Parts: sequence; structure tokens; C-alpha cells
Amino acid sequence: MSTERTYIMLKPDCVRRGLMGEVISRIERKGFQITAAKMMRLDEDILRIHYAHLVDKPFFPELVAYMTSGPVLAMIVEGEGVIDGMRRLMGKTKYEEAQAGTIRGDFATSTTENIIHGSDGPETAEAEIRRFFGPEA
Ligand code: DAT
Ligand code: MG
Repeated sequence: MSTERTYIMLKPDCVRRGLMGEVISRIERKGFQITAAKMMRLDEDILRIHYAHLVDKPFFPELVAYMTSGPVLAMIVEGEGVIDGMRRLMGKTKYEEAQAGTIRGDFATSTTENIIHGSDGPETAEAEIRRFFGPEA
């Protein structure tokens, strides 16, 4: 394992429900470092790029409505094996599969409203960091 960085985003339900502190605390307690953070509002254009693998899915309009429903907290998180490590802390995508003890298992209310985004591999991590923090990040 090596020191890596990943793109993490606390989604609108996390912000709205006052769960940012809880989730940030789990990231910090695991020993990962938050090296950049900013509140943002997303529009459909950036979501069509960020979720390009999902634009043809029937749930895409619902995903856009949810992700544009309020501000998100965009973060760069660094640490040993942080890409997979954050995916383990987050829990599985599907609501029924996210285990208790994970962020999604403990707080998600549906597969759509699932609190947190984390990059799924090294290439997507770098692309997503540039997408949300700009080419110099
Ligand atoms: P992840 O967020 O775990 O990387 P993903 O990239 O496959 O998962 O999908 C992105 C988001 O799209 C996911 O967090 C929630 C939504 N989504 C995925 N599959 C879905 C489904 N079957 N029904 C509703 N929303 C879904
Ligand atoms: Mg994904």
C-alpha cells in the first residue's frame, strides 16, 4: 500500500441532516487527512460528467434532482490505501447491502440518498480531484 489521495463528497442529505461532523470524524479517526475542503452546489452539466456511467439509467433524473437539491462538501482525502480504505468506511452502494458500522449502513436512507461519494480507483480519483478542485489540485 502507498500514500494516495481520493475524492470524497458529502452529499446533500448528509449536509441537510447535520451529519457532516459525524462523517468527518470517522474519516479522521481512521487516520486519513483531509487536505482540501469546500462547500459547493452542483449542476446537471457536472453531474453528467461525474456520473457519465449512469446517464442512461432510469434512475438518473432522480439522481440529478437529489444531487442538486442542496450544497455538498467536496474534499481531498489522503492516506495509506485511502481509495479502498474510504470505500470500506463508506459501505456498499446498494441500500440493502450496506453493512451496519459503515457510513452508508448507518445513515443512508435509500440507494439514492446515500450520504457520501468516494472515488473507486486511482485514475478516477485523480480525474475527480481535477474535476472538482481544478487542474492545479
Ligand atoms: P458508488 O456511489 O458506490 O460509487 P455508483 O458509482 O455505481 O456507486 O453510482 C453512483 C450513485 O448513483 C450511487 O451512489 C447512488 C446512485 N445509484 C447507483 N445505482 C443506483 C440504483 N440502482 N438505484 C438508484 N440509485 C443508484
Ligand atoms: Mg461510483
